[in-house]
Amino acid sequence: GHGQGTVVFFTGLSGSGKSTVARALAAELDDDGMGATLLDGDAVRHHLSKGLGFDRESRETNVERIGYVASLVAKHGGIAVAAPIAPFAAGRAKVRALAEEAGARFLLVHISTPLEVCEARDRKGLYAKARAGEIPDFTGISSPYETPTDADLVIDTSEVSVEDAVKQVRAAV
Ligand code: GGZ
Repeated sequence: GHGQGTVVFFTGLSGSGKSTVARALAAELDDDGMGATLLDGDAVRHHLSKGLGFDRESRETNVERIGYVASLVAKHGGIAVAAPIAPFAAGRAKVRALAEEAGARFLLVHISTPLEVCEARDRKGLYAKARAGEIPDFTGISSPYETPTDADLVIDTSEVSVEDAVKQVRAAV
């Protein structure tokens, strides 16, 4: 395609629901023939960022790689959907710059589900492990999450359903 592409970039804590919303959004866009490319967090860590850890530098590298690939997709008119934690403002700004250099639109979606809710959900048991000191540098516990001040959308999944969250993002895409 040669229209303007879009990078839809989700950010938020582990367990905030960002992957769920991102996956549902990508599936809907696909169904509507818009062909979204999902940069799934697990797949990225397994392929593109294999071997990287969770120290600040590794996270910045991970996020920049995601931004680079997303920008390539968007450069040719595609829609890229990515959902890493991306806890640092500098990394998110870098992705925004990459998208803009590619002539793409950049949409930052902060999934703002509070830490208390993410930790209470603890779907993978990671927060318990982090509290017990078994996972170092865990976002929200022993590693910072810098709350975005430049989000296009802020959605708290403890108050908004996945369906409504997808609707809100779609209205902005
Ligand atoms: C945060 C961690 C950590 C640490 C492993 N801190 O809930 P999940 O499991 O499936 O999502 C988390 C995922 C975060 O990887 P990202 O690539 O999105 O992070 S970043 O953008 O900061 O590079 C969690 C798991 O990896 N995980 N250790 N220490 N999350």
